[in-house]
Amino acid sequence: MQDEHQGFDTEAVHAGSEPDPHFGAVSVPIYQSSTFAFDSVDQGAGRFAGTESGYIYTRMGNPTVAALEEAVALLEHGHGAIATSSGMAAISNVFFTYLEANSHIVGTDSVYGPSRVVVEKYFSRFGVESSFVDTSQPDNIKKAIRPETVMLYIETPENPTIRLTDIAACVEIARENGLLLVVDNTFATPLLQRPLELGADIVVHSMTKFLNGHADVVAGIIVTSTEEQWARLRRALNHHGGCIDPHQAWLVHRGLRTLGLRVRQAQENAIAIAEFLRQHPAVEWVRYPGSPDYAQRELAERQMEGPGAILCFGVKRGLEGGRKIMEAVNLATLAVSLGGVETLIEHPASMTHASMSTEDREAAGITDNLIRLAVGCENTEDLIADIGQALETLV
Ligand code: LCS
Repeated sequence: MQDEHQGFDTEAVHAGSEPDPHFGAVSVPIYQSSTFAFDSVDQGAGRFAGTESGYIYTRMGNPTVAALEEAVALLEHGHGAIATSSGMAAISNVFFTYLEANSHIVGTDSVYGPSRVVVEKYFSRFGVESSFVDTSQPDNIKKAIRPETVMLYIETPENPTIRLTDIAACVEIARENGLLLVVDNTFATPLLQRPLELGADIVVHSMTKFLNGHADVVAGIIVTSTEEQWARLRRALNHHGGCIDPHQAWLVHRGLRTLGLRVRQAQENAIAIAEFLRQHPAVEWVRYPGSPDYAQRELAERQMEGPGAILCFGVKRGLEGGRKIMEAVNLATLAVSLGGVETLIEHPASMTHASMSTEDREAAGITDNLIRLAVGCENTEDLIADIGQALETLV
């Protein structure tokens, strides 16, 4: 399969971007239309029956959206993709489609807060039970599996603890137990990690992050490994909504073309910043897959093609010290989200992961002193100067 692919940047630039057949537009046109005219009653009926190709209604499919879906499916080495109005809409659609009443799901304990909350608070009303465990240890997954378990849902690297889960080990466990393996690949992006190639069934993304990359769109996508999964998820999304708007899809597709350039630049910055933090007297610990003392270094090197652009760290004087740093930075912006060209800093315990209970947060390693830094594409020396001056307030 790998051999059929061109280089990542070549595919990112060209995928889904054939010149438009009407006027030759090089940028995919924005088909900002909710509905599509039929030439005849027979044609309309044929499109609904699936015997005629063509578009019907934008919730069910749209040419601008389809171009983006084709591009992301190609970059993830998947069969097909379904774009959604947000990352949470993508994740919820996967749960909605595959979690049966009284079934059970095993997931990573430190997933993005709402991905866990949606199961624990909402799907639980339909009898769905869940075990969110530290999936960085495959034995914890094996122990959590029950006869009624149907899905293994992992996020790697995890938000915000930057721990990794071994995807290949999860593929083996999922196959042995007949589970659907779903991987949230938002943090790594297909440049650095392709779970479907390793044998995962489904990948989800918050395209709000790196795939779009410019902090101006909220969007998500599901990438499947088979036609059967694609058709089932597509039908489910058609029925319960959550489709992406064509203009949003066009913006994400525009951002996607520079995914490789942006992630490589941000990663280069993150490598330098992690090293700077590690050596700084005001910093107590740094967790980043590119650091020499990273606990899962072997797995990071085996599973990922680079350490990525997000790291977390703790400073002296715990939360109080962290608050000072977050308020003292000037270039890095105090905001949630990640994966844009601008560097963002945030406090997960009181922000992105505040919807989890304190006990669940502590058990998942989301300590009060953890600061998340989502590194952007600015010049390295400017970022280091900014973080350095903020850290000086603690020394
Ligand atoms: N998956 C991951 C790993 C995420 O980080 C997020 C959002 C989502 C899914 C949900 O995607 P959305 O619906 O927002 O497009 N993460 C956020 C974060 O860390 N800060 O703000 C949002």
